[in-house]
Amino acid sequence: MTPLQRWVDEQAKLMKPDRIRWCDGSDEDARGIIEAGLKDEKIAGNPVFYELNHDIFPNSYLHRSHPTDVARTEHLTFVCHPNKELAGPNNNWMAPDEAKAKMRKLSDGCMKGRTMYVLPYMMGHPQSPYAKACIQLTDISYVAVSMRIMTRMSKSVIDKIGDSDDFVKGLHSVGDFDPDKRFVMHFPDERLIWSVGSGYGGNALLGKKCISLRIASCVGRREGWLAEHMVIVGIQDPQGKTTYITAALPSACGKTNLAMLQSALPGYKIWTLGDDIAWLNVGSDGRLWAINPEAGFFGVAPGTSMNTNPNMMETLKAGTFYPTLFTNTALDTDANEPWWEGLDGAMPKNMLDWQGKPFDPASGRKAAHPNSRFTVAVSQCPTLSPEFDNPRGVPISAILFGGKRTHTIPLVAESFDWQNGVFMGARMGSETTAAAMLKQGVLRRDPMAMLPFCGYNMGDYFRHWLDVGKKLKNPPKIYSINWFRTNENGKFIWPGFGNNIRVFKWILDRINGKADAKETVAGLVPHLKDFDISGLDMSKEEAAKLFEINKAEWEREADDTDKFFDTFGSSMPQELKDELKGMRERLKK
Ligand code: OXD
Ligand code: MN
Repeated sequence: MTPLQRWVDEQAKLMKPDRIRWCDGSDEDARGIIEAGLKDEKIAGNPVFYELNHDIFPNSYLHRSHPTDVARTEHLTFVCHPNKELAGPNNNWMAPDEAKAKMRKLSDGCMKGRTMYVLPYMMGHPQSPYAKACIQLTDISYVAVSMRIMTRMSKSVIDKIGDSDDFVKGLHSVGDFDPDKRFVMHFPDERLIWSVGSGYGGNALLGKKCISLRIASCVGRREGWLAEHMVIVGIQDPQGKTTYITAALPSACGKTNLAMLQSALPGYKIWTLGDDIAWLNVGSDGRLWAINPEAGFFGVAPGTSMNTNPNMMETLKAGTFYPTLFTNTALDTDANEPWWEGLDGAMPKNMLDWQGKPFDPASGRKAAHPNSRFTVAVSQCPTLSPEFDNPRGVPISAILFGGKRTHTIPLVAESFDWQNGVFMGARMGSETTAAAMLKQGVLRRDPMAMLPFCGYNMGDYFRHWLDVGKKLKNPPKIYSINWFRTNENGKFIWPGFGNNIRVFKWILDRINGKADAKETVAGLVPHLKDFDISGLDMSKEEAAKLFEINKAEWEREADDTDKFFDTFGSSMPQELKDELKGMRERLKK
């Protein structure tokens, strides 16, 4: 028996499934799993999958989650380091022994009457030295099919693991969906995740947030690289040169739209490499290189349309060997198509809401859940970069940190240097969205968009960022971005979406030494003469508002940052406290 077989055996003894199904990532295998989800498995009385109109959305299925299970549950997510200080104030912590005892109790017999799926997959290109061989056990077809879309799942991973114990272990059961018995536990020292009680994306697709961010951030700290919540794109300019950048934005702030932006300026084109996660390493050339460990998109459906993201609409309809899943969208019952708020065209006449109940538009409720999602393979994306499958990744020339801020933060600002850029990322904040079970619209500090995903103390994480910078001979420039500033009438000033290329254009001009900039407390901002608003219905005065610095707001920003930094106590690097002092001094000028 190999260590892998022994481990699966031990878990089966605890969880007591009726059947064990070793998956191999093949089309045939996936078809069988979908079949089980259409016929045998149920959630709250509904089948796990419902077949949609394959003429419009080929090979696509609707999944309705348990009504209490619609977003990541950060309050039930724990990082179980040997001591609390390692987890830091940014994580919930439980001692590993206590956490395991709790999970063992919840897992005892949890798969009775169900199938245990054994999923072998790689995070990252198998030939990348950073790639991780992983095994996830799960008891729901939805997760098995989703993981096949989101990762590189294949039988060859089992051969690769062979007789070794070198694989990341994921235990997952939906249990009885009881929110009081729902936990997502991480054991970084053992590279183990144990998740019970939820079938929702970030809680259940363990390759994503749990492995590629929380566990990988701990591994990266030890090995000298970074696991980040970032988009990776190439920007091709009118001369045909492609420059690669990454961008960190909190959940549900338009990362997927940014990853496949359709340029509003002629001559520019975006090449997609990833919409959620980037692993960044220092190359032998002293540059920062990025790979996307995932192979699929798990994007927010509401707001996705031909207008906001035509490339995603094409991706969803491409229909290949991989199925496409829609989770908690509404259903247009006449066309048998998924529907969500913000989709093109008129609202269908006859619909079921995300829970499968007849929808009454007069009710004032939304038909699709605000955090309803699609799961689709990157290979279906028309803008997929030819470099996506390059195990080395792509060299990064700029890192962007953004958030949803209706006030204070300019459309774009460049940091003075790497250290100042790390400070920019560390003081990042965003108004909360529906991706997590939190009160919405409240400003929360979310450094590098990693607050829910950094697997260790964030003070140490900031130190790690500063250390990585010291190893870079040719560091990327760092920017803060904010598409969400509003005017005195509460309306967004910036049109966003395809017009965000204008911000990229200025960034490329800065990288290529073609544009000057103005020093402000927020960083280096564009001179209006260098910022292309041609063809936009926007006056120079309005454009100026995008870059306006309000002193009182920035004083509040400094005080709030100060308070936030204090929460990390002595682990907060002195260099970033000095940056804050520098910011206050600039404010006095
Ligand atoms: C996601 C998230 O699902 O950030 O990507 O919540
Ligand atoms: Mn995300």
